[in-house]
Amino acid sequence: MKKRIFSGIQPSGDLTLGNYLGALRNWPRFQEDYDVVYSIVDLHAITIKQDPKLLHERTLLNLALYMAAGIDPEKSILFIQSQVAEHTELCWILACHAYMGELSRMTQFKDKSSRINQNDSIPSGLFNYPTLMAADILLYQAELVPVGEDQSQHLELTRDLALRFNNAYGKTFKIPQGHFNPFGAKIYDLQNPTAVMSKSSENKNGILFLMEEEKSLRKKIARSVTDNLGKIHYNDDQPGVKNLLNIYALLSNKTIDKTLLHFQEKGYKELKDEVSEVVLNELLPLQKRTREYLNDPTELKKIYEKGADKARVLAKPTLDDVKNKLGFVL
Ligand code: AQP
Repeated sequence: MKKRIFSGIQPSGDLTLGNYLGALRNWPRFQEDYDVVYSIVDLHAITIKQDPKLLHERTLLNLALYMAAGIDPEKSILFIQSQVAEHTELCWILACHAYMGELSRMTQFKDKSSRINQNDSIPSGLFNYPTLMAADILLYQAELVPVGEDQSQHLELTRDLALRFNNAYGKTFKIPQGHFNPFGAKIYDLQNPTAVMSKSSENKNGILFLMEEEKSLRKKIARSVTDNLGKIHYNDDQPGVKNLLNIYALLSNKTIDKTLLHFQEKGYKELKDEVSEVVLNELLPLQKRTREYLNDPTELKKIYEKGADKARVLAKPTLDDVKNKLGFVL
């Protein structure tokens, strides 16, 4: 039996090079050795206010991007989260077992709620986000979850909830583990290289979007913030340079040592020019493949409908087991 993996990205904004290098690009690798379940987690996206038209478009765009990145709907279960009602049902049940104290300690909640305008209220969905993430993972009895460091606290909570439920009602859930990707790296904002490149950041000048035009990508990389040391080193005193080196290394499949050797005699202008080249070499073909998938909406619909059907087949037995253990009449 292959181990099962679950992961997802929220369509809360246009996907960035950070989402790609930290997650999406690595996902196809798992298809051969694992039983993989990948979702466009639109229920998570509405924890922050969304424009319905944009959310709809982005959900389909992301589906096309997942496939363009190499996720094969025949080898993986690829689906849209809101089409599988079991996620919200299990989320409620887990929310009844999660404690206010542990949820309020989540750093992502603190961070995202602090970004909400002071005159606006904080939606309780933002607070409950980790219980939905726990439901996503536990429904499929996933054993591995590829996550960035930023999500490890949520994964820990998922494990706690699974254990708490198992202890109270008998073994129900597998306890998932994080899969911290050795090929990934945290990608930082090009204008503010100590802040993570995030799709919902206000200032778009430091963010490279996967579907962005060539000219605009080149301009953003050329204007990325470096420093006045003028030397290419890989250290935390030069976060802008370090970030560019990481991007270059990942996209050219070189180690950091080899990358440093490559730029030994070169300056920041050459570094930026070469980063532009590797970014465009990767993104332009990805964009082309994505457009091809988007140009066939009938096929796209067949893919997500079939994906949701396959996801339900796995999710329903877990949810039924949970309901049965809780005493619900089935
Ligand atoms: N800058 C990044 N570098 C590396 N990995 C990243 N990820 C996100 N940004 C970077 C990884 O992408 C996956 C999906 O993330 P998500 O959409 O579920 O939410 P997120 O982590 O909160 O990503 P964003 O882009 O910052 O979204 P918003 O702005 O909506 O909050 C995860 O595996 C994450 O590690």
